[in-house]
Amino acid sequence: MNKVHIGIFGKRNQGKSMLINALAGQNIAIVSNVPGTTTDPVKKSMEIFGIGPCVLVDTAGLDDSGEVGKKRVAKSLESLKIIDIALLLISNNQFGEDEKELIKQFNSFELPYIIVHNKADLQVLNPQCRSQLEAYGAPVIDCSAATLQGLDELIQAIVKTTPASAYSKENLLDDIIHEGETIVLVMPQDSEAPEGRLILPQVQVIRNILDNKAIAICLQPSELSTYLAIHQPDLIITDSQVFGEVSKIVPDSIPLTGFSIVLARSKGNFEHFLKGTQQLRQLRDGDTILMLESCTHLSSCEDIGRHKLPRLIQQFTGKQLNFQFVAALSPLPSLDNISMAIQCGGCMVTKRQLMNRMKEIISKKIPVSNYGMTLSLVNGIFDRAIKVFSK
Ligand SMILES: Nc1nc2c(ncn2[C@@H]2O[C@H](COP(=O)(O)OP(=O)(O)OP(=O)(O)O)[C@@H](O)[C@H]2O)c(=O)[nH]1
Ligand SMILES: [Mg+2]
Repeated sequence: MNKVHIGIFGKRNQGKSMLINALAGQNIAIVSNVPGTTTDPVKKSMEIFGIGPCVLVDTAGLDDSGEVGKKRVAKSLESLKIIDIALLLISNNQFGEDEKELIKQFNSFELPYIIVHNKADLQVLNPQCRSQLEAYGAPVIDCSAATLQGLDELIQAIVKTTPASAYSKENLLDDIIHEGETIVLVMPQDSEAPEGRLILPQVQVIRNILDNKAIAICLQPSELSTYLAIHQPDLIITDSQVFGEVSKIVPDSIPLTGFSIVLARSKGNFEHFLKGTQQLRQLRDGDTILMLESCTHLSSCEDIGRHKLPRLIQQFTGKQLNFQFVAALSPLPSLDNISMAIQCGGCMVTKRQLMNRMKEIISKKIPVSNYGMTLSLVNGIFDRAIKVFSK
């Protein structure tokens, strides 16, 4: 099950950090009467009685000014992409432009929110302010992070307002595999693999196979032929980097796909990726491709996105292309002259994050693909790799 991500926003000194501590029932965020105490978004994983496992995201005050302050505000707004529900904190019956602007942002991300009037122990929400707030249609809760009054009501409102999609797990193979089937996973453990453990997509797929009461066989490419000489698995999922090599070994009678394609499907926009990948066949000299990365620390992904893929795409198309790279979910550059965008697998980010990132690109009708699908297309096995999903 996914953890619900709850973001807390508001001007400085409204009690955002104190409310997080109140919800968590422990002191985890720094609280002080100096405005601007929280500078960067802080994510805390916790279990809240009544809500269950969740991640609370504390943010810097929205009214922070100056050059650094503005950067902090921008950082706070970046958190909108990863959360499922937002709490907008005010106090002292003060509701102004900053808050209205924030609500506009919530709406543009289609993000459900709750307006929380905090510090009710000092001043309760007056009827006039309450009716102004209620006009937005979101729940309005009067509470105090200091005395905990109204906290139960807030928790109930969070539970009621959180969309079901926040809890739903990403569907990996539930509709593809069946109880008792054998799935072979081709997982090279080369110098790019992390020491002593498996990478997240592999772990997720193994878990999903077990959840479906199917059988996972893990092997490296060098053992595949030997295995297939005596066994006939129901499906083979390979690391996309060895797609070409593996597809030559696997007979046509056995369905074959890639981890990155399985993962891409679970992160949404799959139909757009299916269609957009075909754009690789249409590229022309001088076209610019936007390469979208999601994390900062997986050097093997960086190597694929920055070097391997551009080289393979050049070879495949025979065209002179430009590549523009966007690191670690950074804001998108101008999309004016972009011919297509290729997103990394996004194994370290949530479905919501990826969907939000792709939203603007897709709305501009720019074709989108991802690393795995691009790799399979340039290796000539795209049609084969997506077949299992196009029933
Ligand atoms: N009386 C009372 N004081 C509160 C309440 N919530 C917060 N405070 C006080 O308000 C001040 C600011 O609280 P913080 O939680 O640090 O506020 P913040 O919104 O995180 O502020 P920044 O990190 O600066 O943006 C502290 O002095 C808290 O003790 C409350 O419900 N009642
Ligand atoms: Mg704070």
